[in-house]
Amino acid sequence: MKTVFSPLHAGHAGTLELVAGELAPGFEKPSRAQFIKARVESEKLGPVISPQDHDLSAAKKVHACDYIDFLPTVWPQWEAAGHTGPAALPYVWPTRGLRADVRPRAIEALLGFYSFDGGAPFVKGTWKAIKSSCDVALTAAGLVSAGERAAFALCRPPGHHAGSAFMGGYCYINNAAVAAQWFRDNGAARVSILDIDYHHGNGTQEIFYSRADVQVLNLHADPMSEYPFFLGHADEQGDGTGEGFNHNYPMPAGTAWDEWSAALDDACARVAAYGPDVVVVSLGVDTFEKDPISRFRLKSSDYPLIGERIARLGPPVLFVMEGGYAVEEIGINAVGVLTGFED
Ligand code: Q9C
Ligand code: ZN
Repeated sequence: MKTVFSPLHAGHAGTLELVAGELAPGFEKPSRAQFIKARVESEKLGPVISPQDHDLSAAKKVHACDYIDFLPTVWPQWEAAGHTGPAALPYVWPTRGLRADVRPRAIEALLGFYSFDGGAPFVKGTWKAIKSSCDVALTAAGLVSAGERAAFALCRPPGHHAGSAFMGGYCYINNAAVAAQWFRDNGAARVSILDIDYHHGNGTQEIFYSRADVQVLNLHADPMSEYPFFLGHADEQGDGTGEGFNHNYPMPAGTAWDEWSAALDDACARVAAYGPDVVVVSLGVDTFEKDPISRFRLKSSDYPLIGERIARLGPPVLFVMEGGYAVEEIGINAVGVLTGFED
């Protein structure tokens, strides 16, 4: 299958994230994409192509216009405010009992207004990387729409924690959600998003929660004790017209292939029952046993089996890269899913 990749991701580098009381170097770093691309090439998965430039109208179909328009202004505003530190990050958020209906003017406050955590830093090259990542997803969606059985959007930064008007968890634009909406607007009646990243895709769930035309399935660590904490429970099944079209599979720390694959089988049965025209896979490989920020126990030999299972669904598939922080093995695991799909 073809891979879509942009070198512009590399400008999103040298970030910091606020985690457990300290500012730490970002786990979401350029080498992630470089290791994946190297593995795509060494495994001869197929051609690696550049994305086409898209305007922001596709992103604005799932995100608020004011949110998307804010993103390219962050770094210039941050610099104009006189900040000289390595990365722009929020430190204050509207919460229960405070007002979230008044949009503040100060950049420090706008960052909190449009985020849910201190995990989506900005540096000089961040906006271009965000935009290129969205272009990668849309270009790969175009390949699938044009008749390819599957395509790999090697997105960086990832997207599934980004909601209609918030960033967080290394995510800014929800690449998988933008692609799913693009499929809807280009001939697909129903789209399934299967999110297999270790963390719950809170942004994706929020975006499609009231809709029946995009089914969302999430396999992830139980939010009672794992990030992003405030969404992803099994009783969240959709709202209104969307009721019955959101499915969560929270699993405990230590989950290994047997239990994880049982959840995958259940999710796949629900996809088959839904009968989508296309499946978007939010492909995170932070379920890996050696992932530095995660607590599942999948092994490298498990990833091809995931691809094989997804191939048996039948519809064409767009794979969209999400998380995975064991950099040495990230290519083996991500490309393992893709070769498993093709074999
Ligand atoms: N000790 C994705 O996988 N918390 N985002 C990090 C580190 C944030 C993960 C905690 C995790 C965000 C796309
Ligand atoms: Zn993750």
